[in-house]
Amino acid sequence: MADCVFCKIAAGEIPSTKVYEDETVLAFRDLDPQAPTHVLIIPKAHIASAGEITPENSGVVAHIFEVAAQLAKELGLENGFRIVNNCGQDGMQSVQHLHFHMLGGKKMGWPPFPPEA
Ligand code: DGP
Repeated sequence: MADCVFCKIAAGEIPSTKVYEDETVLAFRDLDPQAPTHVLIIPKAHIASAGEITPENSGVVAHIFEVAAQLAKELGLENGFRIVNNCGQDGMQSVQHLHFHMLGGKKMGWPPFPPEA
């Protein structure tokens, strides 16, 4: 998809630090890490958000979670990790190409959002 930064990363048109790649999925390090390990796992095919997952395209989502389990072992996250998906405006999604943040290497907080002011 034209003008989609993650489509360009998937196509190799924008460089990234890849940690995993196969025919349908790519994982690479986040530009602005929020944890000692912070990778993004994306489908190579353009899906705009989690709100656009359908019976026709959901197979890649299951595969992404298989990749995450494999990456956890390879990246030393045996102690645990968090997978985050931001969807839409309220979810603070900034890149309109489905992606899962995989964060680890430290103890996380909960709840993950700031308390109401
Ligand atoms: P989200 O807010 O959930 O849409 O997260 C988008 C993430 O993508 C954010 O953590 C920063 C990251 N990001 C944006 N542009 C690039 C890029 O060009 N390269 C890499 N590696 N990460 C990017």
